[in-house]
Amino acid sequence: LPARKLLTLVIIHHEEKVLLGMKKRGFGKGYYNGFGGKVEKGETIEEAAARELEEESGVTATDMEKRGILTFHFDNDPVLWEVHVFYVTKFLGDPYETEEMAPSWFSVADIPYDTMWADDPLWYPLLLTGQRFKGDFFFTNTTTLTSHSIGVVESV
Ligand code: 6U4
Ligand code: NA
Ligand code: NA
Repeated sequence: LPARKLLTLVIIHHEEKVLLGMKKRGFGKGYYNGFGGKVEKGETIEEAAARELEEESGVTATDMEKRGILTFHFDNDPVLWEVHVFYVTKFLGDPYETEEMAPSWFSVADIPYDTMWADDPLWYPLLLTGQRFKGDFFFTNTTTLTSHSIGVVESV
């Protein structure tokens, strides 16, 4: 089996708005993204998702629900990226800017897909309408999406 890197991604959906962060450094710099990062040794995927959300936005989720698994295949990296997507509607604290992310709220109709990963418009609509999903996305040159498959599933 190919090696996989486990990552988390948390999307907060509150009062008809979605919280996204402009990534200021590292992978995906210059894109709006949910909050997340690598799962570390000794923590569960859920623990990593909660920790990364707090580190990158300052808020604590109180109703995190796993809703999707996205697998990314890069032509320039033999390691698959398995991103576990979590949906949050309740949280404590106010988002603030961190070294990694500058947060903003967007109406669902104004999600800035032009400044996001190319796969995002393919699955955010599923996430925001209560569905569970699994997808595979194939990228060349890190950012060009060349093919994909995505399906709604019963459980993730
Ligand atoms: P450092 O900078 O070492 O703290 P870390 O925060 O652990 O890194 P990072 O930010 O590089 O990890 O993780 C990448 C983030 O980008 C994860 O939240 C998953 C997310 N991500 C990766 N590919 C994505 C994609 N195609 N669409 C998307 N989010 C993606 O919406
Ligand atoms: Na991160
Ligand atoms: Na991080």
